Amino acid sequence: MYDVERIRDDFPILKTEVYPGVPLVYLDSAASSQKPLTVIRAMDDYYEHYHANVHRGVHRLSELATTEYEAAREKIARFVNAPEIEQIIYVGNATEGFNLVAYAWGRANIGSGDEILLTELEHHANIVPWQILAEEKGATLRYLPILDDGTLAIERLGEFLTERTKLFSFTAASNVAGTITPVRELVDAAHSVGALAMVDAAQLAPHMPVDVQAMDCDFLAFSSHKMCGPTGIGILYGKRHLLETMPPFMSGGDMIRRVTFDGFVPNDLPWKFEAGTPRIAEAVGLGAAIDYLSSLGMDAVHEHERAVTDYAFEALSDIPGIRIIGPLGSQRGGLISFTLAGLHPHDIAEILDKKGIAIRAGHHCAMPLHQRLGLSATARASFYVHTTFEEIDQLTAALHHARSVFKLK
Ligand code: C6P
Repeated sequence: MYDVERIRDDFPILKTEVYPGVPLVYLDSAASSQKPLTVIRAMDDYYEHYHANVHRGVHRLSELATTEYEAAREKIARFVNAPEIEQIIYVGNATEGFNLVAYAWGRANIGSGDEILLTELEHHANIVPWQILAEEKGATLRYLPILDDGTLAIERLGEFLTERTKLFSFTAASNVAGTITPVRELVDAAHSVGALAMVDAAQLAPHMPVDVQAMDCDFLAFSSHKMCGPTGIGILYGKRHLLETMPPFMSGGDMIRRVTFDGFVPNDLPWKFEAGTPRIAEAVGLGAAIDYLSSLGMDAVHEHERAVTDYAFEALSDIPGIRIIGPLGSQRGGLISFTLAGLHPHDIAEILDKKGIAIRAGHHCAMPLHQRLGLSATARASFYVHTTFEEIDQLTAALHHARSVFKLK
């Protein structure tokens, strides 16, 4: 049975009072999740007992650090069901994953007249790297529209995917509308015109099982810090034949097999894409986060979040003047973005903060989506493994309170 109170005990920060006598209600996990003690301890243990550089020394500490750094990669490969460990590349975050593909694959494979298809749901991390690439290469970006409920206009895919499309890069779960997209269907559609498919799993991997083989995606990126792991590290998964033929992204130490004054031979996968001293403590922490989430079970995590989100959706729907962005039910992940008539999202967030409730307000790095929705900003409450129904009640009460502060009818 999913015991949320026991799970809450795993997160030391949840016992924090943000102001004297005001306990934290953390509803901002989509921006960055909190960390269970096992993750914090694993990183402390590394720094206290076996910190050294990896892949370089023959001494004991370097061996231990290398073993743990690579063991974490193995856990991640299993977590996303990658066929081979070498297909898991450590990057700085999901953003770097997109940049890596845009630079290394994009510069070798995109030319004048080619098209890259995105969707109107995308985060800036899955827009701007392609804008830079398209401008440099004379390629065109297109955006699959959304419907007013925040789901993708799938029936219009045929108009947007053509023989000119070289890549379809899309989110698996929107950080604003909450929409969970039909990944396999979109990947198949891309492949049917000979395009590659890249999946933004930044808001999926923390919340639901991910199976890159079932998705059949060519690339997939996510960040550690949204899934109980530390900041500073993320994952790029890629199909082996693509990663093998792509030139390096960053260059320097560790990503080479041999260097002469005249040139270099790149290292094997995955190290070809990991230049310089890597994120060792962060990999250890991410490995511990994967252990933690696996111990809860990703199906159970998803089920818990579904229950909390459905409950929140119903409670918030009753607030006068509220506009909830995105779809209902099974097509929605664990977050709710909304506006309240007569109240700016930043005012909402500020009033809630005084009650210890942390939410995010703004464009959430998805300005084009907000423009499409006719909004400049939204308030967003996002849920995770430790969110309780009582916290949703507190959120609802605080929103009623915010309306009364502003004397809204
Ligand atoms: N969204 C949010 O509050 P990074 O910053 O690289 O870890 O993740 C980028 C990213 C990519 N795709 C999606 C769907 C995302 O939600 C994010 C990060 C955070 O919504 C911070 S802007």
